[in-house]
Amino acid sequence: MTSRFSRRWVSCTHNGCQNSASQTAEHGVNPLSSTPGIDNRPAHAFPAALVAALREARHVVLLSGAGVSAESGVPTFRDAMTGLWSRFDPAELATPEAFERDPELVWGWYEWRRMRALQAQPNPAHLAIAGMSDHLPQLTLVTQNVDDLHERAGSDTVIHLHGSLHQPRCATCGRSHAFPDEMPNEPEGGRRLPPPRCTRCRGLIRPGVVWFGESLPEGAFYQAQEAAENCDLLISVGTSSLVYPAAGLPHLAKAHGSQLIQINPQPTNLDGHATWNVVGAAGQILPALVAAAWGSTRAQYHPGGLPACADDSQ
Ligand code: BJW
Ligand code: ZN
Repeated sequence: MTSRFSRRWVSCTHNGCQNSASQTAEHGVNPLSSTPGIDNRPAHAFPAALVAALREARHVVLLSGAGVSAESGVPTFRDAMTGLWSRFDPAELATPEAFERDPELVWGWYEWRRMRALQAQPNPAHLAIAGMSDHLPQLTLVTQNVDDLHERAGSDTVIHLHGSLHQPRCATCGRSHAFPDEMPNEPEGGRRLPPPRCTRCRGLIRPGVVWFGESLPEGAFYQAQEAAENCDLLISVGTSSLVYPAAGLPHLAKAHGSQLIQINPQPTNLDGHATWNVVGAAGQILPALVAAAWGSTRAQYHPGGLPACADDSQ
């Protein structure tokens, strides 16, 4: 069954309202938005089978990436104009070698990132994800994000594959370090800042994130793998699906019989493997998906109002 839908796009061009969910297309469009300049009515939305897959799922894995926090103002990594890697060199900032070479540069950059994350607020995507757990027998939330916006939206168990900006530790002995309560006040892009010293061994404190070439936290990755192997639906949201081993989780889930929903405004490597590709912003799509599956039980899921037609006749 899965392969029959493997190149299915959730796609709608409102003028004439051709729901092309059963067609193969180069790339789909946002099922909630109308054709720009032609019609402002919200277009109809998701294929019935997609909504049913969510409503009837026993165990959903939701894999989130930087795109989920983008609408909170936290920059992604690889978006062409706005992504961090369009302005900053990951080899100079996000590897253990970079920290060894220039700890002040790296620490200062991450203090700026931490400030941005602290200033941000959860958006409707984070809230909708937190709300999904009200309805599902089991939801495993796995994030590549290093902010705490899922937690602040009310998701109480979050598997962080790439660590956290808020949990620094000693680079020598691993002891955790507590930040002072005050909000950092850093200039755009950061500045050179000496990292604090470990109270136990005087080693340098490093950001608590996973850099390129480093292993993922073993327990976290093990739990994510186990969930992927045992879920019946995996929803991949706001990730370019480029960074491994996290990007392997949807493939693992599919190999174990799960269906895949991908939500992303841009094409990714996962497109050809997903059961459904929903093209659009997470903060629009996820609240509408929750509403389509269960009705909107929390006003904040979809502050802009519900789509006119949350289901179709398929
Ligand atoms: C929206 C949106 C909206 C925008 N709504 N969507 C196999 C093959 C090839 C390479 C490797 C491999 N296995 C391992 C590697 C090496 C490497 C890797 O994968 N490299 C690839 C880049 C090729 N992996 C590793 O090194 C990992 N470690 C490892 O494998 O250990 C074993 C090992 C040890 C020793 C030697 C060899 C192996 C560790 C990876 C750690 C990643 N770290 C980072 C930085 C974290 C710290 C920090 O924050 O600075 O994690 S990199 C960065 O990428 C960050 C992210 O979590 C990660 C994923 O990015 P994400 O979330 O997908 O963001 P983007 O920007 O890429 O995409 C955003 C998406 O959102 C886009 O698609 C937009 O369209 C979309 N979007 N607005 C919805 N409103
Ligand atoms: Zn130490």
